[in-house]
Parts: sequence; structure tokens; C-alpha cells
Amino acid sequence: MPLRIASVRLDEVELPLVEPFETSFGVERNRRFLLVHVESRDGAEGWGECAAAIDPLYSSESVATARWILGERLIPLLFRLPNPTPEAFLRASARFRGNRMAKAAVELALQDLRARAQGKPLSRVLGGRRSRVRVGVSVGIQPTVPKLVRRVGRYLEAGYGRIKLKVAPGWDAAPVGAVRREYPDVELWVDANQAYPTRSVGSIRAWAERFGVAQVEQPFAERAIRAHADLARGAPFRVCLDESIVDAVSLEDALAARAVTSLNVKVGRVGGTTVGLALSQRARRARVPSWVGGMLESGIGRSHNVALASTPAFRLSNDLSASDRYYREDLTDPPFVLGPESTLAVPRGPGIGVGVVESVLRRHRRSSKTFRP
Ligand code: OSB
Ligand code: MG
Repeated sequence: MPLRIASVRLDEVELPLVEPFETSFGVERNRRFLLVHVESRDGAEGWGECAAAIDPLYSSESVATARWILGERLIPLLFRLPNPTPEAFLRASARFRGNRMAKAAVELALQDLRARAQGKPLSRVLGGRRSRVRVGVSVGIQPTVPKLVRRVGRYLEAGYGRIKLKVAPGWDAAPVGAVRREYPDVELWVDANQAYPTRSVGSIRAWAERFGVAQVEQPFAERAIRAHADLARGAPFRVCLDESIVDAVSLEDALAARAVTSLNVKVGRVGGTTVGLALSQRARRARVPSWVGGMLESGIGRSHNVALASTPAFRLSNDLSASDRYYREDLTDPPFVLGPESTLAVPRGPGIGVGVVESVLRRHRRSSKTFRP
């Protein structure tokens, strides 16, 4: 029997971050985002989180564009589906270009709904086999180099086994070198979020090699495939693509150009878990390892990410940290806590396997709109 959707609720939430998160494109102090809650006629529910931020800085989507396409196009389209599976929604919404973060929010809610209706953990429904996933921490640009070194030290003491430093022109060799000198053995990645001009291939390679950086993520613009291939040629580090990979075609082209030796999979960026899973499997056949990236999600988005990371094609440590790395008070219970060997436990309950704390949600909710067929 196909599920019938009885209602969809769109909540806009603002959660204060425990500390500001600065990248090459800007600073976030509070994360403002949308949640999609779907309910079926027989009372089953599903939660999805939209990765779009208040400003279109990471990509062209924002809370406002996502709110528009969800309310005016995607939710009405969902109501018209005779059998609202994640796959059916993906097919039906394909004729609307882009807007992948908004589409992903619905797709995730449908993934959670289906898994709960089956009484199975989402991880298992996706083919996940791990009970714990390996994680690292993404460290924002800091006011000074000594502050960065202290920040990294605290994360290492907390048990994180891999550190990703946000870098940008003017915040690279000095901070990366300082962290390397203080912590000679730590696994160090860097992520520039497209901040470098393509002429920087040589200089990036020099400091990354010198300081034993294991992976350089998205130094150049989204479309700069050739520059990423130039950086990857003969490099002793992996070149990871994040923003450049938005679908199967962009991955195929990057693989053919040898521009990608590590794949960051974000469900928002690629339009949901179904696509994210397929991209990780395609990359694996090309011997390119994948890992799950994060967008400072609340526990709702994070639980989806953890389920995805539990599947076999994800081989590298994921950008999924404990709840307290992001928020003092998370929307879900129990909170995610860092376990042995820098891991998070994969929830075992049905669906995303964590409960949404409605009282916390109500306190941080800025608006709420319910849609019915
Ligand atoms: O590029 O990976 C990124 C956060 C916001 C926007 C872009 C990125 C990030 C992160 C955060 O690195 C990773 C996390 O959620 O822990
Ligand atoms: Mg990135």
C-alpha cells in the first residue's frame, strides 16, 4: 500500500552556534535553516533538513529561495504523487532546475518516513553496515594563529582524530604550518571553498606538501575542473571536490579529467540521499574514496548524514562532529556524542533513529507553515 501524505510542515529555525564559524566566504554566528516535517495519513512521520543558509554564499541557494520553491512548487508536487517515495519525488521534481538543497529537504523527509513506516533504521534501509562512523572536525578561520592552534588542541583532547582547517588566501601557510609544528602526527586536511585564483596551483602545492596536508578540498571555483586536475597531477595529497560536484554528470566529467581524488558528498548539494549514495558508489568504482560532508546541520540533518556515512562506499572520515561542537542545545535527543577512535554511533531506532525535541524546536522556531493536499 502506498503511503498517503496528510500534511507537510515547513519550519524556519534559528540555532545559535557555540562559536562563530568562519570560512573563505563569510562568518556564521547563528544557523538559520528550514525543516520539512511530513506526516502520512496513518500517522507516520518523517523529518528533513534544508542545508541552505540565510545568504547564498556557499552556493546560489538560500533560505528564501528554498522556502519559495518548497511552498510554491515542490510541496504541491509531492501532494500529486500517487506513491510518494524518495525516488518518485526525485523523478517528478527533476524538471525544475537546480534548487537541490530544497529538493533534498523533501527527499530526506521521505527517506525517514519510509524507513519509519518499515520499522527499520534508515542506515539499514540505505544498505549501511557500520554501527559507528569515523568522523573529524572542520575548524573555521580564527582571529589569530595561536588561537587556531589552541582550538585544534582542544578538539584533539576531545578525541577528534582528523582536523580539517578552513583556508583562504592570506590564511594558509602560516596557520597550517603552525598546526603542523605543534601536532606533527595529526591527519590534516584543508578546505578553501573556491577562494583561490587558478594561478595558485604551484603555491598551494608547495605549502600543502611542506606541511604534510593529506587532502586539499575545493581550492578553485566550482567550474574550474582543469585547475583541480593540474593540482592533482602527481600530488602527494588528495584533491577533494565539494562545490564542483552537483550530480552524476559533473562527477563523470571530473573523474574523466582526473580532477577528483576524493569526493565530498553532501546530501543538500546533490539533491538528496539517493543521489549521494549513487555518487559515492560511482566514485568507488573509479577508486576514488568518498566521505560525507556537513553544513553545520542540527541533529536532524546530522542523523541523515550519519546513516549515509554508514554505507560501504564511504571510506574516509566524515565532517560530522558531536552535537556540542555546533550547538549548546540540539533539536534531537539523544545528542550525538564523540565515541572511541573518533566515531559517532549510528542510531538503531526506526528512521533517523533520534527524537525531535518539540519544546526546543518551538523555542528556536521563527515561523511555521502547514500545507495540506
Ligand atoms: O565546505 O564543507 C564545507 C560548513 C558550511 C559550508 C560549507 C562547509 C562547511 C563545513 C562544516 O566544513 C562541516 C560540518 O558540518 O562539520
Ligand atoms: Mg567543503
